[in-house]
Amino acid sequence: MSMKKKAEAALLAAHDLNELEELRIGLLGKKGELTAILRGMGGLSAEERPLIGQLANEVRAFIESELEKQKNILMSAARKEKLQAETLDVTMGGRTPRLGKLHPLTTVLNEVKDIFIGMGFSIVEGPEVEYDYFNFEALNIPADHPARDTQDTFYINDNVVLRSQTSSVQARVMQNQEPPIRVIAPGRVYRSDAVDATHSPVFHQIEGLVVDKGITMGDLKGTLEIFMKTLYGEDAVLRFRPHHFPFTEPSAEVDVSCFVCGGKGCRVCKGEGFIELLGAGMVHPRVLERCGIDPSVYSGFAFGLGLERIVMRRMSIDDMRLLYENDLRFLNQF
Ligand code: 2NL
Repeated sequence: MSMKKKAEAALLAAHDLNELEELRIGLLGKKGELTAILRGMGGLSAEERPLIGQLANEVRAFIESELEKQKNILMSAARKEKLQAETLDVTMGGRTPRLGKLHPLTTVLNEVKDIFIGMGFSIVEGPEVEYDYFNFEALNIPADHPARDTQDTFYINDNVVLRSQTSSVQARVMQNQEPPIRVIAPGRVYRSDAVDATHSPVFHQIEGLVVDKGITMGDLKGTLEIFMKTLYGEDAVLRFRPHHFPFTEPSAEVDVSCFVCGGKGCRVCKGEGFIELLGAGMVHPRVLERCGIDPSVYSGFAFGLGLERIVMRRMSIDDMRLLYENDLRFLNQF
């Protein structure tokens, strides 16, 4: 039957579901060929009508089943194509995320913090923009002291500075906390220095403070000895030299035996056998007083050291600027 053949050929030639739908409308729709035949049945004789009707139904059933078949073929082809286009190779290597690491200043600071935490100290922090009262006045640094000159300290206004030492944090602790006090105050400090291999206007300090009844120079020496032996090894030896700081009395500069030659003298210690480590002393009674602590009841010791210097020595870095440039070729070595 020619209509069946024609329909079959057209359906087989359909490329996609849209074309198939257009064909369905053309073949079975209200304006389609089959509908026209059924409409024309009124003009037929009573004998012809059931025959033609049956024939038309047969053709409709055939077209419908062919449509369904073709629809299934096209749908599975479309799915196959989609799966192929979206292939995921689960065996393909991924992109390795680049791992970060701690900056050498952070690594060494963490080590120092751990040593003091082990001795019962707490870590304290405070503002980098500080009243000159806490930075200087409370610490017995007189108005005419060179450190208070605008040549050396960054002033925000007459009363506010960028802190030049983290002692300001410890002065705040003394004002707010009853002894016993055992704290470490690490942090960024500011001095009006030109940049070179050993100077930066921004660097890091670690200060320590202990205040209690009966604290002596012996406690200072013992504490620093444990600190230094943990950092540089059991064989390291401390040397105290008399010094002067306005906030401690007596004061000392503390050296550690050279970790390269062990004290014999070499290039690293410039023949000295010792390397300067930190400044320290017994907290000046006037400082205790200004911070609200009675010096006839309590005594204390304090010390301060530069973090950069420790890191540079430990890691044999000869130029401080390398620590601030964030050059990964440099930082990845540590
Ligand atoms: C150095 C010397 C030092 C202190 C810092 C201090 C803090 C308070 C009271 C008394 Cl609250 N002293 N700090 C004491 C001695 C030395 O630093 O050469 N720093 C880089």
